[in-house]
Amino acid sequence: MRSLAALTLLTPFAAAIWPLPSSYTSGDTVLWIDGGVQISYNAANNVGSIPVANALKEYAPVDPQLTTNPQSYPHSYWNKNRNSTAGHRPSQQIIQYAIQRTYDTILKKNFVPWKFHERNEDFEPPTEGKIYISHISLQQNAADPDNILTPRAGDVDESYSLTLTEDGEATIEAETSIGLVRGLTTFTQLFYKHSAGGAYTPFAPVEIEDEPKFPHRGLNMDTARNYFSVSDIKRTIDAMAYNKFNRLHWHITDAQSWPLEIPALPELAAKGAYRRDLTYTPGDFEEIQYFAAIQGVEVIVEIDMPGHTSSIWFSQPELIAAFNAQPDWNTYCAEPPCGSLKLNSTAVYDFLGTMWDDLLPRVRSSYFHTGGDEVNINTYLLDDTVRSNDTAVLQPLMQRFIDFNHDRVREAGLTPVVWEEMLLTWNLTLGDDVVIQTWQSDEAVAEVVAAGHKALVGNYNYWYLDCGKGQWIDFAPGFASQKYFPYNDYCSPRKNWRLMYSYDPLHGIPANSSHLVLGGECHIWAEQTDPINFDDMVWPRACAAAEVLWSGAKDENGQNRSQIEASPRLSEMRERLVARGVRAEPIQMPFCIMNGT
Ligand code: CP6
Repeated sequence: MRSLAALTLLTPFAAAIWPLPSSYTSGDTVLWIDGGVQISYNAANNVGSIPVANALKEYAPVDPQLTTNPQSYPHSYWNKNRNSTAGHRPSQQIIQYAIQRTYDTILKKNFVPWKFHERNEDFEPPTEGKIYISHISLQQNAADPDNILTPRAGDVDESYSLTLTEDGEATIEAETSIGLVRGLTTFTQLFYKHSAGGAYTPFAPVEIEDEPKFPHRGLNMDTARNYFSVSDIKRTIDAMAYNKFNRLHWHITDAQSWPLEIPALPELAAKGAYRRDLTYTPGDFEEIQYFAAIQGVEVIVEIDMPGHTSSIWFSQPELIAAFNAQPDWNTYCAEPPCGSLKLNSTAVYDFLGTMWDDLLPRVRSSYFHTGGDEVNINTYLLDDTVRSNDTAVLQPLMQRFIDFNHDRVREAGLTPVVWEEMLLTWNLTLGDDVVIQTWQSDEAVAEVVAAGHKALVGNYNYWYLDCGKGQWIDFAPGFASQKYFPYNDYCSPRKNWRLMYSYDPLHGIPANSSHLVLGGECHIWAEQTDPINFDDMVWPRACAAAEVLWSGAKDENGQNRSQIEASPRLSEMRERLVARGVRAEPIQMPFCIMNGT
């Protein structure tokens, strides 16, 4: 009974902001918004200021290429932005693009959905005597750091405060332009479409104070098992930013395909991609990173090594051990085709050197993920440079491999990220700077932080979007001899958003090391996902992870957040995602969240 009462109270009187802000109060005054609203941006020391009082309706994007010319992205913009000390174009572009998105979301394309409502005719506010929001004032209290588009871990302050007075003055205050972006995102979630036209909020006055619980809030997207176009990836980044995610982990290569073009190694993608045209050009690579960065999303590129690399075999078979381990691939790897970079080979090191020289200077993040998951020691029985599955032999070679790669990553000014196995299974010595991405258990997180390392969470029993329990269920006899991995036998059914929402990144972590848990990622491995079902595999379930990472898993009483409260709010969030072109699946029928039914 208590929860039913909470449901009826919460639904009509509070905006369904997702993820939940740290604090939020609202009233019941109706305010309207239209293209006449004035918007101004003032930053400390005038850094990043743009002409005050642009009317939203007159606003023209400063960089039309962002939306109209994806193939020839202007590298000069990025380079100018990245090194800029004068002109402050990064902050301007961040704010101007955020204003454009705000406008698109609330007004231009009717991105704002209708509110679910009681079944009577006057559920909507009257259209006479409308009071309009006159002004949105963006106040940035500090200058953006010079590296705002290539942020250093945890450096960017994403906090903001938002007030909307009853007489229609909106103010968003933040320390950085990205804080303002987060505030504008929240602002759009106050509004509904009216059936008579226009958009209104029924919640004025509004007061919000907000900041993220975790600095690393990510989605891991696998573009190797299936190929996704630049526009699929951009749509995903847009939906991520709308959920205040700030890291796109781009698992760009794997055993099955190598879609990333490395101009210094042209055969890699030419032979390793699924098709000649299913690749990411350097222009695509640049464009995706830039498109993400101006929305406060850092792209963390992963080249998974030394396992998960048999797609290199198509161009350079001499570098790869155990590609043809059929039919008992199960002895040699986690998923066919088996293959690992040889562990004691100068040719492999030459290859890596060439790849790093080409790729690392083009990376716009502060991190680089060098993989390291699921290496099966038996692979090296088939490696002519080693011919051993003895850890005593392999471990020093693996240490040398990781040291080589991490030194190159560091020389490029980036921080290495690795999968947990490099530390927990291989017992390698890793620098304190290295971020360890866990996936197999909560105990793994505890072990990583106990060793003094920074950790990312994403337990596969909770945050793998492609899998149910991740257990080997009902395998057919002879499974291991099948050429093709029957992934759907192993990875279904799917988890629901409630299970994802119940996951606490700090579970079992002593308070004195919780600062080492930087945050986490949910994962969409793409064995069973391509652009046709990607959106509904990811959304709105990833929203559950976004809220845990932004707002924390616990409420103000230290209890797990209420799924009863979250459920109608998530349904509204899903409506907004659909309205912006993301084919998010419904979590329940509208009947369940309507009042008075
Ligand atoms: N691919 C890569 C995968 C997985 C991992 N790495 C994976 C493992 C277990 C499950 C789902 C996905 N498909 N490169 C593990 C990090 Cl249940």
